[in-house]
Amino acid sequence: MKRTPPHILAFMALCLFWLIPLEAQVPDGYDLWLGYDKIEEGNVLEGYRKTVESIYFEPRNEILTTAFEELKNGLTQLLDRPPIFTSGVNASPSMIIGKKADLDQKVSDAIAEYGTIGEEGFIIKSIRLNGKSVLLLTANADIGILYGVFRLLQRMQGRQSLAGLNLVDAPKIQLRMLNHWDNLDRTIERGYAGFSLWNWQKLPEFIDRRYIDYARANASIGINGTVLTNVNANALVLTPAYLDKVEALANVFRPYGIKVYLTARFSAPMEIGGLPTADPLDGRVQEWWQAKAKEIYARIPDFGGFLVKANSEGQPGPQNYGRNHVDGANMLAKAVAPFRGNIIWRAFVYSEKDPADRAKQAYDEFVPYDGQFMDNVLVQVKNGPIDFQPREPFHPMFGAMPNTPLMVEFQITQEYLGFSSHLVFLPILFKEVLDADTYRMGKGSTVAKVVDGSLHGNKITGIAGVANIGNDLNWTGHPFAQANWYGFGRLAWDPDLSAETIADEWLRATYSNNPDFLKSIKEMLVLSRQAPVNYMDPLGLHHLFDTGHHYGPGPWVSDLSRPEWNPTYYHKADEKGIGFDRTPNGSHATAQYAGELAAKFNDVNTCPEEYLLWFHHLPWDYRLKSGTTLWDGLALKYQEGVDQVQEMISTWERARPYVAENQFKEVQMLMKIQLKEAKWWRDACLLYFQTFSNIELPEGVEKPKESLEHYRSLKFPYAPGIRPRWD
Ligand code: GCW
Repeated sequence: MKRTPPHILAFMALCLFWLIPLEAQVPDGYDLWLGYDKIEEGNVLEGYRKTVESIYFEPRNEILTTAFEELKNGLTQLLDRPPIFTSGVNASPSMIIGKKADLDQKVSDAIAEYGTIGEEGFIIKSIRLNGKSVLLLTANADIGILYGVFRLLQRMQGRQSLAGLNLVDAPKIQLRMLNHWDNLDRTIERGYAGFSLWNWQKLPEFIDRRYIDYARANASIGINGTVLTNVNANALVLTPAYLDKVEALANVFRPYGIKVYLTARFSAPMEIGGLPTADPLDGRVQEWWQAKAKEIYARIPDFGGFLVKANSEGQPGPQNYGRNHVDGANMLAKAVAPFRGNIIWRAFVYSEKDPADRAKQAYDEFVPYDGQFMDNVLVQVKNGPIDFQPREPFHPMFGAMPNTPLMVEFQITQEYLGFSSHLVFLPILFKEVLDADTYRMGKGSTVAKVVDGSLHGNKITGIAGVANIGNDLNWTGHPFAQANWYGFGRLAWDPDLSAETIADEWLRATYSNNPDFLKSIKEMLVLSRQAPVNYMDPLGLHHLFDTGHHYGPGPWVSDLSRPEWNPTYYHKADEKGIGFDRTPNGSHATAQYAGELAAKFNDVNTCPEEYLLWFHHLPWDYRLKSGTTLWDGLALKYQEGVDQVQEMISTWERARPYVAENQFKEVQMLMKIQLKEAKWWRDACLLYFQTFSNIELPEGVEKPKESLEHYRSLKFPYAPGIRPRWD
């Protein structure tokens, strides 16, 4: 028999190879929450097909074209056939899409709510037209249409009915921003999902597909601003060579309604401008920034403005010249004001020269300046007074500066929450903060109301999240960390949404609509917020992290040059007890809160136990509400955290039938790391604190496998996300 020649065999093998990938394609997470899986045959599919059978939608410009393409692609995938677009309203479409100004008056007259949705909101509503029911998606401006299209698709992904729909929605906060701590060499400070998306070397010519998909993802959740560069800023990004690249990115993001911002290094006039000073009151410096702003706006007419970290952790700022935050911020604000740009000035400050409790310093430094910033300045405040700890009380600046727009800054990247190995559903943390009552204008003066401007009637409002995005295939390293990006965007749009709603939306869009899956995994997400608090920093403890990398425990660290960089500064454990006394007997940081709250925090009996050791230094035999001693209670909390991770692992088992095998395994492997590290936290912290309490571990707490010396000897010089200048 004649043998098949080798080149034919090779060709056949190649053909097979081409065919197989289609069959074996596995979800890799790249689609994020925008994977529009085909809807199963049945009533739901039929209903949707009928509602959007024929669509009238004329994409007259860039943003509308984006919306048109999204709609076409989304519907084609969901309904397994392309939609039919009609040429006019007279063709009797089943759906009409268009902003008010583009619609036939007969159609727009059917809508009473245009006045309530502003520039970015949208309306999706069933109306009667010529005796027929029609679904209308309308808005005042193009961007509202894009947001409406994404919402429509999301509802279909979640299998929600479109019948009789009347959805009127608009964002409650104006600037909804991601802050990238991305360096020009593509490393990311506190980044755990690979390197920066921005390929500066190949820009401006090469437009990575990722830039477009990044913009899509953000637009789908309403994010409308991105700060491309690290707050520990490099002045080079303001030079023409880099501005060319920034301009290219701005051009990609514009059709998605996303504005670009940059971080401004305060000393840039010296570093790239050749001036002998960066003093904000020096005329040459002012002119330099004004010219720089003009140069940027000539390239990027809708440039958002600058984000500035000044006089914080070694960054230059106005204080280097004996000036203050107002001088610095207003000087920059004046430069961007003619172009309607904004300055976002960070309040994350604490000084090595100030012996005051670090938790008090930002408030002390900023509150006296209330009302002195120009109208286009926003002050950006971290959610808590220390630094993105697993749990902090809300920052006392919220509500305390009625005449200054305050943005809240959340950290989506998990610097202090297990990097991208631990599953932590952050919308619950974000909600705790947003829902916290400042009592500044009486009961109900929540942080959300400060941030959305409703408490003090601010004209400009904003919210920022430090991005957890990198060039990992699935963008965020941990597949569930995508939920934190998603959740941040949804809360930026509407801080009143519940974490449960967000979990439900995200799980449906990302994994499955199966009710059993949704029920168990939602429970798991709730647990996932409390678990790391328990196994890292229970009962109000904070900043027990090892130096520099913040990966793993280092409660023993006490030799760093600045006192407040040492974990021992925060827990103050000794033979008698543990905790930071912030009552009038201690640092009196409680005085920065409204009277009702200060009183509650000061009294050990009314202070919520989750903040107990944040506000009080207590003896080891102090009795907790449960009746156990502080030592036993602390140890049991650490154990509870470990047990909760164990429970999450069992719950994830139940997800197996509903997700692809690779998706299942990916999360399972990561959870094993999380469990190992939860035990490490428990054992290292308890062994260390035991050297002070000198008490045995209570029953129910597992005995550590290693010695304290072992845990103290662990070093991680190559942990990701470290700031190069730190040890
Ligand atoms: O959380 C700390 C981080 C620093 C960061 C700083 C800040 C960008 O450890 O890496 O610097 O906060 O927010 O400025």
